[in-house]
Amino acid sequence: MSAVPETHAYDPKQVETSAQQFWNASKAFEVSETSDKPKYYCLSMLPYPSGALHMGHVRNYTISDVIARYKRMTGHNVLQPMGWDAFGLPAENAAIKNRTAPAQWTYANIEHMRSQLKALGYAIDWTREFATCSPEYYVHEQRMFTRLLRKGIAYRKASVVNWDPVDQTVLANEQVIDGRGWRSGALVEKREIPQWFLRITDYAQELLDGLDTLQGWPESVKTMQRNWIGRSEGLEIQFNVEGGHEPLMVFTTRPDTLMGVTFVSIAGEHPLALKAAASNPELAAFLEQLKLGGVSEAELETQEKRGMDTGLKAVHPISGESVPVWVANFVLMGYGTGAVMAVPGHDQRDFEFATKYALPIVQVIQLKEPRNEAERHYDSSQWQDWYADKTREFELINSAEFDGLDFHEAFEALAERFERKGQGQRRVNYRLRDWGVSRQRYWGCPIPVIHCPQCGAVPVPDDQLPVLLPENVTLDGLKSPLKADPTWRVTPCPECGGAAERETDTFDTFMESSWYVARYTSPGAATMVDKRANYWMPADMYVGGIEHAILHLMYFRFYHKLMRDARLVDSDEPATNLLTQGMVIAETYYRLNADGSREWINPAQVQVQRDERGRIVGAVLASDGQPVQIGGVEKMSKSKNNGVDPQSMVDKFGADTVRLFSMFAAPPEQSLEWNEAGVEGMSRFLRRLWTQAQRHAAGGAAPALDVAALNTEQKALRRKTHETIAKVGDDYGKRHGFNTAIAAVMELSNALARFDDLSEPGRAVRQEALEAAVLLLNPITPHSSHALWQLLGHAQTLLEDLPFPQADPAAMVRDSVTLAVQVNGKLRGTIEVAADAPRDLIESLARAEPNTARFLAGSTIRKVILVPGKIVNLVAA
Ligand code: ANZ
Ligand code: ZN
Repeated sequence: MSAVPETHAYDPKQVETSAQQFWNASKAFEVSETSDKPKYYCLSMLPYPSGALHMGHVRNYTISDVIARYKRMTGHNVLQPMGWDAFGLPAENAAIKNRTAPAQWTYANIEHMRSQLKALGYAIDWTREFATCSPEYYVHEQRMFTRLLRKGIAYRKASVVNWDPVDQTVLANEQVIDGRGWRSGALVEKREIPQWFLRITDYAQELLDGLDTLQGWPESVKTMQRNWIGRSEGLEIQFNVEGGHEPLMVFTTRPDTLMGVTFVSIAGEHPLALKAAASNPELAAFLEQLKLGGVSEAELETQEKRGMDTGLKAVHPISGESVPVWVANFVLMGYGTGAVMAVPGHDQRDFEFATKYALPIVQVIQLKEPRNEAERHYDSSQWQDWYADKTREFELINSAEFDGLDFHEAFEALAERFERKGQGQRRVNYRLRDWGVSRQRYWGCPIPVIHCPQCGAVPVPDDQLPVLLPENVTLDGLKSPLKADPTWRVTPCPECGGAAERETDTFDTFMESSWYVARYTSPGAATMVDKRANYWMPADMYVGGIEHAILHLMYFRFYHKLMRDARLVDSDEPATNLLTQGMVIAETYYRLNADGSREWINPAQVQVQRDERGRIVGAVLASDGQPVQIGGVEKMSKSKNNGVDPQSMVDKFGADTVRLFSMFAAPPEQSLEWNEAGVEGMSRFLRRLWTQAQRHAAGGAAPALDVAALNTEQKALRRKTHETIAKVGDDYGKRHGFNTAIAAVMELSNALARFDDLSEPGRAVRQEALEAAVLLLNPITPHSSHALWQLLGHAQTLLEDLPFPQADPAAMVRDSVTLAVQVNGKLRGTIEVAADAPRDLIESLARAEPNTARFLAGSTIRKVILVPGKIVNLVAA
């Protein structure tokens, strides 16, 4: 009698703890550079330690983890690190609210979130972890900054900020709500203060060209970056100003419209505007007004067009006519020259402006080949439509000697003429602005500069770095503790020894997230990075949110080039592949308050009724049984109260189920709708697989597989196994099609459920199928795979170090095929034939198929059409 092995049900908690203990004890995911395998650096955007993981984190890190584990199973030396983007405004707000120092709050959050990440079982090399708020991290950023300052890449200039006149403080853009300070409610003003910048514009062309080398980045991200860099080619043209003033330079991308200029617009901060305002109180008052309102670009774009005549006259450089100079609120001082040649006949903004202030509008461009009568005539209500059409050709009119030229001819003719006369030149402008890196906040990396009345801004010498941020502080919400604390601020000048003061601004937190990718490669290095960086860099995969497509990813690429130019890294780009995961969305529920506003109710408190297709048709609040309104599916957010706490899901179903659902419910780039019914389905699947393995294992060790001894059914299961292996390998490796990979393993499990062959060869093919399922799922559900592998009779081992299953082509050969039998194109039955069956045999089997035979009774077959491997169609009459 054989002993029946003790069976136990799938217990996620036990399985997960045991696998994690094994990984920790064996330091399974600690990696070094001494490997003969190719390296693979799998990077995720590092989390802000806000307090608890949200589903977006879980999805992000699960995607990276699946890729990392898969890469290791396919023979790579894989680095997957993790850290904390630990500086930032929320810590200051929390500190004011909870009366704790930002440092304390941040460190406590990191502790908690780290334990949450660990519970999810990510294959992270935790020895490389850091928080960007630690001096061991930011000292390198400070040292780098002093180098950049000496090289002239970092510089200081006055720049506009949002100023809250009541709180007497600078506000971040997100603290300005409808033009008012978030705390005081006061109308926000623009104010100029000295700030630090990095000359990213020096790298504009390289950042643009580099995009062409990033084949592994989504087109959409590259397009956003191209637009953000905003390269435009144009002319700078000189307009003299009557009355002995300095000439005005304008930047235009449309010199072909020069003869249509009827006025010149300048920015409110333009020197000529300030000069004119000195003797014009009305204009001075208008310039003051322009300073009101936020500084965000969105705000500037949507503002109503406003302006005022300066009274000055500019001289048209070709016609010599005099045109008025206006101040216009949509002209930016920071772009081009801060002055625009206004062509209201062909530019939308100039057109609106001229219409509002009754300035002349002149047509100087016409369609070369009008398609109808209407297009022959310039009509201020129509031209915008056809003018915007980039596929049409235009020619100059009302432009004296330039009449008849097209855009390129006019551009060249004018460029040549102005360059010859010294009245202008070709110019390339970028929309990209230098990166303002200073913030007037406390919880950030101190900017390592000392202001000396004698020596100016002096970089802090290396031997005085890091400039430590005091962590034991109280915040009143108004003044940064750095600005408030004279003992921190006052310090001797490193150059002359005289009394001086530290810079009290701190860095933009995008600084820390611009180089963390490199620091992970060189833990403990005394410099920013050491030569290990060139082993790991560039990252082979970078996974994160699309919301970082522009700023973070631009700074990240820029900073890498700064490190390259400082000879810290060899590569030009920090990451060769980018995967931007979609949002996590969920159903929303609410009740109407008496005032008509909505009270959002968390899905965890709601019980839903579904129709037979699984759609939600009704919902009640669990606590009172009364109905709640269904608000539709939205991005998980605090404001809609539809977040699902990953921790509660892990507690309830286990990490593997949460991981499996995150990967199954949608491909990584698409939005993922969280729904608990789906999560339950995943849990059932894992349980079933467990039971299948257990029943199989209960029969004792499976015999060795003897391929030659298999019957048709056994061969069919084996074929299914290898087809699954081939599909999953392809899905993981080429497409990031994790959802379809999971579906394929589910199908294999279904095939196993139908396969009840307990013979020796039957048990051998079942063993092979179960082992394949376990290994194929391992990147996604590593804990249960770890346990199942042992259940299938193996010693405890690190599955990542086993080779990923390889499909055996011989097992996939079908020796029989199923053909559809049609009569006159209609399906009447199927036949099973040998893959190499001759045509006449197929034909006679088809005729003999019982149902087909019934339809053929009494008719003659005129023709047989055979689609090999698929269809045999009998054409009968
Ligand atoms: C005349 C003109 C005629 C223009 C026309 C456009 C269309 P991009 O492509 O973004 O470089 N411009 C120049 N400097 C500006 C500033 N500081 N603030 C606001 N607008 C400014 O745009 C270049 C065009 O934007 C320039 O070409 C200029 O208007 C305007 F039918 O000159 B154009
Ligand atoms: Zn000095």
